[in-house]
Amino acid sequence: MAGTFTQDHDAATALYSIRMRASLNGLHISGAEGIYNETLILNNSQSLLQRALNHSRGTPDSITLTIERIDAMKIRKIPSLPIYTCTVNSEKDARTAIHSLLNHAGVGTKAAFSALNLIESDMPLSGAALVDALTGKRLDTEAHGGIRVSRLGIEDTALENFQETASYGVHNTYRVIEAVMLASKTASYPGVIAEVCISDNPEYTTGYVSSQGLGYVRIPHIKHEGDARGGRVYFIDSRVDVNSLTKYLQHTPVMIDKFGGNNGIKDLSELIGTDNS
Ligand code: PML
Repeated sequence: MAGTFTQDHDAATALYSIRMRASLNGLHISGAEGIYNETLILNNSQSLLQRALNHSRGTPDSITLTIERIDAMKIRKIPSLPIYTCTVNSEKDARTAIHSLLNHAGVGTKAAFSALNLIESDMPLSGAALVDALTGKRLDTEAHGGIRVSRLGIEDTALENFQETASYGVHNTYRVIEAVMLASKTASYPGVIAEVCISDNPEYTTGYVSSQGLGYVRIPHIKHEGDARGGRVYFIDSRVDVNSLTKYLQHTPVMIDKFGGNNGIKDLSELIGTDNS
């Protein structure tokens, strides 16, 4: 989580992963997390609990807060993906953008359609589904809810650099950086070809497609307001060992140490480099 209470990390300070998951009637409502030094555990735990209790998807009947010491030597540092926003004026444009971007990243047409069917099915995806980037076959062996990327944080300077360029409104600033952090961790694993995400928040209609090559491309109008379906799909090269990837996504602690930049609004043709004008 890009928290209110952050810090720079040095080798001598004990670091903790703090994770919040909230649900109602067994259904996931919200989740957020971060990696913080021990002096900030109380403040950050409180702000995570406040988020759980004030979520637009409802008041949870169960909140789990996990605080776990992290071995600083095991933290992997990565830069965030650069952010772009694609010019999109309608849901139809958004579909075209999703398919063109995924195709450009190396995802087959069949796989792209399977992913959108998974996200838009009535079976909620609280985590991410792993899908073969060519065939569209689902590869994760978890229950239907998918894999939850965890144990990630952001250093102060990288967060400040993001905030200096962010113009997403008070409420959405955290949402965007948290999504960028998740997408950056996912894209950093060799053999992850791309990701597509549609928010499961009924009033949030911006999603994204991301990959190491494309960066993090925000797509407005990805769904209509009021639609509570959403989720993430990671497109995987068939040679990737799914167990190793799952272990990396869930358990390897990752810190974003550099912000990749905010590159404003771009036409689809600029993003996929096919502007022949
Ligand atoms: C979510 O947190 O609901 C997923 C949001 C993904 C898009 C965030 C953005 O870039 O606006």
